[in-house]
Amino acid sequence: MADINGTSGNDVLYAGGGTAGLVLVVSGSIAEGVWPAFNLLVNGVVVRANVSVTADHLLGQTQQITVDVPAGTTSISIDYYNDPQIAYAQDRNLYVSSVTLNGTSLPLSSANYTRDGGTAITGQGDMVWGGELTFSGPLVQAAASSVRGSMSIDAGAGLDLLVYAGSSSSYTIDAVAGGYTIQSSAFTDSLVNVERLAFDNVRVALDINGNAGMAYRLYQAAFDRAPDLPGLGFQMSALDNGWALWQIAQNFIDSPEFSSKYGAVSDAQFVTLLYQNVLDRAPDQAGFDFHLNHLQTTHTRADVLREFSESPENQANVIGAIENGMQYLI
Ligand SMILES: [Ca+2]
Ligand SMILES: [Ca+2]
Repeated sequence: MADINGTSGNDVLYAGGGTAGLVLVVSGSIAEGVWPAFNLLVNGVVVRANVSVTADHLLGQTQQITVDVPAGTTSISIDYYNDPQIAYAQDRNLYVSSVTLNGTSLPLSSANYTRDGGTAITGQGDMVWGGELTFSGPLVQAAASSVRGSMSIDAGAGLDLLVYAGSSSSYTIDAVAGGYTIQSSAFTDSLVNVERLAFDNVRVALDINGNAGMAYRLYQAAFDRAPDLPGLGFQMSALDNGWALWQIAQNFIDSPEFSSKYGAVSDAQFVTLLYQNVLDRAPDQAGFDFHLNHLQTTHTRADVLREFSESPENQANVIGAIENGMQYLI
């Protein structure tokens, strides 16, 4: 048995967070040419000193600070120290928008903000005066000791989606014998029978021998380019919902992009262009005759485009680009 098992149907499975360590997302506002700065403390000890926050809050910018923390962590503090509160001309501010520990979000509503001078405010991440924002208690202790280990995940039959927390940039996907590995700073998961992955920013298709691979290869075959991410997601969805590949091929042939690439051509010219665009070579005589005969007897152009797209030669040409997954958007 795997650590997570899917059913024989189409499953949505949750793998959880994969980022080890403490992740702060902050921004600031400058005053008199000086950005806000803070010290980061874990269990009362400075672990990162004099962090200057130059991501401009007014422009919607953020910056991320990541540090490792020990399993025995009980408190985390952001000590904002360069807001002297002398005059409004010096109104620089430090904005804390999220604090995540080992993939667990520490809500700002649970933090204590103690301003210099003693005033305490609970649940405010906007540090508009110098002071200390502290997270502590059971939630911090639980999160600090909750880095999960590696798992094996078998989604079984069906078209299965595995959801990871965070951005795809926090993970490395590799094809291995019989499946894939998903590696983060915290773990390496082993996946079998998983067709699709979802991250916060993008999805990744692993079914290179299934609908995703067919859709990707058809883009490469028809347009001589990699698919755009929403386009790939759209065509994959059509195939998932029962469209045949030749129907997608026909839509591609009817598109302006195809017309501009192929123009109004004879059947013989069409076959020659397919060799050039799909296989990047001149036709061999036997192959040329084979496809031209098809076009003049039993096959539509969409049928022949589909055959080129799924030919072993095109599959071999494309595999390097897709073997570790194909990014797409829905
Ligand atoms: Ca399944
Ligand atoms: Ca599956």
